[in-house]
Amino acid sequence: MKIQGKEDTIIAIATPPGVGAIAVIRLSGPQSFDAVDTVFSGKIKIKDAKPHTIHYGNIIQGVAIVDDVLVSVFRAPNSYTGEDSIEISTHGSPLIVQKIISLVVNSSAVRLAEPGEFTKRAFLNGKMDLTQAEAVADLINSRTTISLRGFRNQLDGLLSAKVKFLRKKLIDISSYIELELDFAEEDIEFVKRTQIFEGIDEILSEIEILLSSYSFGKVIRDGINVAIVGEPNVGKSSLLNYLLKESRAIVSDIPGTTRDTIREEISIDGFLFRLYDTAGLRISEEIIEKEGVERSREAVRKADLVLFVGDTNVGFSDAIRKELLELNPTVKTVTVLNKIDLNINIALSGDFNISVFRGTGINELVEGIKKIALQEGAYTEKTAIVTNIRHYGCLSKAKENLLNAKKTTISKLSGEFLASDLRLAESALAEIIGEVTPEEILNNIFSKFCIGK
Ligand SMILES: Nc1nc2c(ncn2[C@@H]2O[C@H](COP(=O)(O)OP(=O)(O)OP(=O)(O)O)[C@@H](O)[C@H]2O)c(=O)[nH]1
Ligand SMILES: [Mg+2]
Repeated sequence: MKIQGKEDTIIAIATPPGVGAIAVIRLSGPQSFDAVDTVFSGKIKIKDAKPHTIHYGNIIQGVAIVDDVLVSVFRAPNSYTGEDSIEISTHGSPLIVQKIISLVVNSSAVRLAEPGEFTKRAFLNGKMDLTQAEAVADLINSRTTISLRGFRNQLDGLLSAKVKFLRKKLIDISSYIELELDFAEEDIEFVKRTQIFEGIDEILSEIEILLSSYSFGKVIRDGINVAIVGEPNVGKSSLLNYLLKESRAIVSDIPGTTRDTIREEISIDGFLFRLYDTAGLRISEEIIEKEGVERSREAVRKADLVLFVGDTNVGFSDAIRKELLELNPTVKTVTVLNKIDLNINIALSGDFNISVFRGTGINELVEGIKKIALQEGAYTEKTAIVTNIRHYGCLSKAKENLLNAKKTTISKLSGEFLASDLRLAESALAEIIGEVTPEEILNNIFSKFCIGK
């Protein structure tokens, strides 16, 4: 943890670049107040201002007024970064903002902030842990209400709390082992190995739950990839158009109309669905069709959900079923029987029976897709959800080390090995919340933020 007062003072625009009603310039660091005083003329000096007050005045260059502004004052440690901070609200002109920033930089020891540097300072000053800092960036970039909720959940510390709890449990177990090691000659067993085992198993099962939440976490972060596949002419593109409520893909009664993969996004109840209309899976020798089929396969490989569309003429071929299984063995697949308006082959049935022409059965289909996306409500707003691949990686590492710890115990290796496995598991958990996270990883995380955050 860095000591307050040793940091540079930084400045950046906090609002989006471009024209707006208001723009906000942010400063943080020990020189913030003095720096603003060099360019600000108001009733009082900013350095004499009480914390959490707002001051009206002018930013001046010599005798010229650059803009009239509001200056908000935050004193350490009660600010976003934990340092002395200032927010200057100006008229929303990029020219004014540029002018003020360069005036401050030129007249004081303030420098331009790097991407994510404000949040990095908040993290380093203990205002938030690493999962929360990461949630800030994700929250800002959220595009659906579900992801907003998911990252809010992370920012509120649900994941951190869970990880801290597991880490504490682990430390408790480790401390018994370490104690035993201190009394090694006396061959004392402070706790029974079965008890240690139970403790490890409890932690393991909680880690398992967190790991399995990642499939939903991915939905929160990236949305759901839905591949629409099936034989030619069954109405795949018609279904896409219907869901999009626009005539996006060409529809015709000529088999093989769609040759390329068409990707479009829709939001259903706050969930982001990325729909891929495909050329259909079939064997072809024609060069463009072949490429089209290859792209369809690719769509299936990365799909979270496959809508296997058939119609009342062709049904659902075993060849395609088999191919889907080969391409993506774990993907959820639902069969959608289209053209039920034709009333032929009424013995045929899919998981959903629809007619794009008449709009029948589509609501049920959409509800069904939504249910699959929600994973039957397995996660609530109060559940810690892993949304981040880095967290997933650390949890996997912790799991692996705990499994090793169990093996070590079974094979009756010395307590030192067990202690070392437990320590590794513990530091993997600590890495999630940023307690032992290498500088390199931190830099990587914060470099993905925008400037001014
Ligand atoms: N009767 C009936 N015809 C439909 C329905 N949905 C689509 N069609 C017709 O089926 C034909 C094929 O529709 P498309 O949407 O192009 O089918 P596709 O699966 O995308 O076909 P390809 O791109 O060639 O693989 C068109 O003539 C559509 O008008 C339906 O619900 N009922
Ligand atoms: Mg098509």
